[in-house]
Parts: sequence; C-alpha cells; structure tokens
Amino acid sequence: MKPRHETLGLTLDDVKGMYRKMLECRMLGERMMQLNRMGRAAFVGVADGHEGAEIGSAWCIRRGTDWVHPYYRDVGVALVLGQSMKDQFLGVFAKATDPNSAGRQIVNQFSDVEAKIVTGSVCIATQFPQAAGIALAMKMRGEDSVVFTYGGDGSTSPGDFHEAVNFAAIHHLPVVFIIENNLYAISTPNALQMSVAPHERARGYGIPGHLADGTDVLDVYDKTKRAMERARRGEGPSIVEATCYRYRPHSSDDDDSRYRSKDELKDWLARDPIDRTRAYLREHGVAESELEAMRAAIATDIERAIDEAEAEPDPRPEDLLRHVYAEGHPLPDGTRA
Ligand SMILES: Cc1ncc(C[n+]2csc(CCOP(=O)(O)OP(=O)(O)O)c2C)c(N)n1
Repeated sequence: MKPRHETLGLTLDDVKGMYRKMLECRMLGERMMQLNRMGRAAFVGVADGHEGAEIGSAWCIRRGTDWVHPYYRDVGVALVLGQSMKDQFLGVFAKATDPNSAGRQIVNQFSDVEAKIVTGSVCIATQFPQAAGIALAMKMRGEDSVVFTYGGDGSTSPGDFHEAVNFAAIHHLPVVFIIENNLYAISTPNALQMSVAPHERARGYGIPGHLADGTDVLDVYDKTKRAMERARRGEGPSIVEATCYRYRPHSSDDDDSRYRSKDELKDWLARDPIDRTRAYLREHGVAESELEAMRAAIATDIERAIDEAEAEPDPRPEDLLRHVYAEGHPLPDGTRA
C-alpha cells in the first residue's frame, strides 16, 4: 500500500518541509513569548498548537498566483509563503523594515505583495468579504487564482463571515474559507458562540464543508486540497474547519487560567501536530539525527534572526502619518505634502 503522503500527491521531502515550517512556527512562538516576558517585545500573538492547521492548508497555495487573506494567528501561513523568521521579529520589534507595516500595525497583520498576502484589519472577520471581492475580480478577469482566507472559530459569528460565504456561494467564486477552530474566541467557548460547528454552516449556503483534524497536517492538506480543486474547477467556495487548540493565552496580554483548565491542555498536547508529524517521518525511515539537526539549525537561525532584527532601525517619527493621508498633493502655499 502506498504511504499516505503519496496518495495525496506529496513526496517525503514535502512532509519534511511541512515539519520544518511547523517547527519554525513553534520555536518562534516560544522565543517570542520569552522576549515578551523579558520586556524586549511589547506584545505578541503566537500560533502554538495551530501548526497542523496552518501549514497543512497553506501547502495547497500556489505562491504568487493565489491570493491569501489570513488572520493574526497565521504565522505558519506566512512562513510557508516565504516570510522569514527575521520578518516575524521585525514585526514584533516594530522596526522600520518590518515588511508588514513598517512597524505601524499591531503584530501579525501579514502583508506581502509578491506572495499576494493582503494585509488585514484587527477587526475580526473583515477579511472574508474582501476575499470574496478579490475572488469576484479574479473570476471577472478570467484568472486562474484561488483566494484562501483564514479565520478563527470566533470569526464565523460576525455577519461579515455569513455575507461573504453567501456571496461567494451565489456567484460560485473561487474561495477557500479556512477556519481554525481552537474552541475559544479569547475566553468565549464554542458553546456560547454557535449552535453548529463552522463546517456545518456550509450546508446553509449549499456548499461543501470539510472537517479536518488540525493536529494532523496531512488531513488538513487533504481537505484543503479538495476545496482548492473545486475552486479551481470553477465550482465555487468551500469551508474547511481544522480543529486544534491554542496552547498559549490568546495573546501575551491574556490570562487563560481564568477560563480554561490545565487538563484540557494536557489532552491536546497528547496529540500535538508536531509530535505526530515527527512520528510519521520516523515511521517512514527519516533518521532521528536528521530531525534533531533540523531543530538545532532552526534554533541557531532564530537567534540570528533576533539579533539582526533588533539591530534594524526604529521607524522615524516624521514617517508616522505616511500611508494615512494622501501624499504629494498640492498645498495652498504651492508646495507639496
Ligand atoms: C469585530 C471585532 N470584535 C471583537 C474583537 C476583539 N477580538 C479580538 S480577537 C477575538 C477573538 C477571536 O477568536 P477566534 O476568531 O476564534 O480566533 P483565535 O484568536 O481563537 O485564533 C476578539 C473577540 C475584534 N478584534 N474585532
């Protein structure tokens, strides 16, 4: 029998690549939280526990062709699409060379022209109608792009989500809605927020809804691939829900001990997406030493990334209002703004 990854059209090198990105994402998160506690990073939001959901789905994206409208948890998506670990620290340190917003926006508002990552808003769910709009434009232009848009379970409650899915379904737009369901919208549990699971909402719009095990990177890849292929065939949108658990507080400013139990965390850690991928690679003949060497290389890369990012210049006060007001327009005194 073929190994699972081969039935999905992946090579073992693909799975190793997925593992590497998952590990980068996790190790970045650990280091960012430390920097925050040391007072070197004002505010961070990390993706620990979401790696299977993010890397498995992002592996379906054709960089530079497909459009991506992520949300603030998607460090793993940004890494798969080519942002570096240094880029992440440039954002966290709010440096002038931060590729997302030159240090203007809150962290994790990913943005990349070449990778077609559209910068988001802190207002949750606002990415969805924009993603549907981009997909409509792609369809009108006859372009073969799919729009991948991401949100948490909490982002399926606001009207924006429903309007976007409804619109995309009516017009058969090439959108894949990926919902990372970590059971909580900050402190609000699923049960107080929705009466049906996010993937089941798809039925109300007449489109497919897939439930993926977000702790299994290959399952997420499989379900997202089906949604992506349907979109590419011009048949319309799908919802992919990937279940996972965020191991850390919502952000560095949150105290999750007030609304979650340690036992719940322990249950999820027992099926950690990175441990599971590591076990898969070991089963398929990858040596422990190779995986350990990968971890050591990432640890070195992270320290270099921190040093380099910290040495970058801070934004200049005179640039504060750039991209806020129009520039270059004539002023009454004849000069230009
Ligand atoms: C429109 C809007 N309402 C409320 C908030 C405050 N807020 C920020 S994150 C968040 C929870 C989002 O949870 P979820 O979508 O499940 O994503 P997660 O952070 O769990 O990955 C809320 C309510 C916001 N940013 N925007």
